[in-house]
Amino acid sequence: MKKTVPIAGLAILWIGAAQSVAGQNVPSLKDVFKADFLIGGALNRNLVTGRDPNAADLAVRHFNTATAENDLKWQRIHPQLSEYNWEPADSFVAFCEQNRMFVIGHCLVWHSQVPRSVFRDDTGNNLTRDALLARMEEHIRTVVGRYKGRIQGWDVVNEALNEDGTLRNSSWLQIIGEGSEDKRYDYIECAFRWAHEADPNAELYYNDYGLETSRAKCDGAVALVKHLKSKGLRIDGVGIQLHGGLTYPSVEGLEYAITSLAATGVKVMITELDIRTQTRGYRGADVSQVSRDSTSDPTAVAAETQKKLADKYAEIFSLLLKHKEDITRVTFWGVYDKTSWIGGSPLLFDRNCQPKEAFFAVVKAAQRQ
Ligand code: 9MR
Repeated sequence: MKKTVPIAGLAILWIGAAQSVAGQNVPSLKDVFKADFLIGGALNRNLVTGRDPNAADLAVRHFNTATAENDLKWQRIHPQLSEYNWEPADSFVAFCEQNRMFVIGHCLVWHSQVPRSVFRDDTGNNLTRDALLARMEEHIRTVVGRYKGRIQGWDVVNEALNEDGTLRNSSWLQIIGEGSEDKRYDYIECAFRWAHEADPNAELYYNDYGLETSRAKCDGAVALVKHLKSKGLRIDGVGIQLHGGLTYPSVEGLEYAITSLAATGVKVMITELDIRTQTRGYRGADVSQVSRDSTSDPTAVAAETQKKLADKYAEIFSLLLKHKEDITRVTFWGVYDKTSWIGGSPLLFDRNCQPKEAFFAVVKAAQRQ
């Protein structure tokens, strides 16, 4: 039996929830950028299962698209050859649907967060090319197939490039590419082909970090898109992750990435936006080189840091708005600072879910256009 809740009661509940966080009368980001691009965030398991209601309130109020931060990664959803763990991803998709968000699946093929056993046979030896392709096909058809019509965009291949634009020497490349120049794109081609077959209506993306800081890497992504298109494969967009810092990326670097990717005819998306407040240490997006403890930053809340953070966000959003014809989505990698993978103060909402100076700077950038 369906329980009915009076509409007025719901409205009061909703306003109450919105007022418990988010600085109340502040504008909703998805409304502010309504005419420009979708606005979203990476959602973690606590948020989608009701264990972090404040984060959920923020997400519902500000986002019209969401990405699963971890629960669709191979290791989480397919931990053993014959075992799938659907529950957390189901919760993510249900949460997005309830809140009418454009749902992003992250990610199908990645060198990281994939069990080593995927690449080995029973005796511990590397699989053959055909055997690994068969495993990849089964994974993609099963995961994409389960959410057919419900996950609207997929990061099909994640982080396949080196800084110099060549292909990363991952187990995917080593085994399926067989060291042959002619076969180097094969695993990527197959991933896009099978994802499309499993859900012909889903958008398909290539996603990577550092495209805005390394022209060579960005050129590698452009070459990859052109190659897939030359094979007649569907690729809708490229995700510039944009894990930035207080002093990077430069406007020139980001603009080069946006314009050169858009010139290939794909949509450009900012898929994992955050601004690291730490000024020292590792800068990349490789999580194996980052620990939350070593990146916690005692000066993150200092007014000077927050001002720099606001300025960098304003600069980035002004540029994104300039290129809004090519940019379809901007997704933050987390919801508020406590949920960030990186420590410090990298997002628009602080550890108490309150909007920071950077939030208002982003809103102002939209009003200025
Ligand atoms: O934010 C994610 C963190 O919680 C995970 O431990 C980590 C490893 O799975 O991945 C983080 O997200 C990464 C994303 O999936 C791909 N680009 C880089 C992101 C930050 O490391």
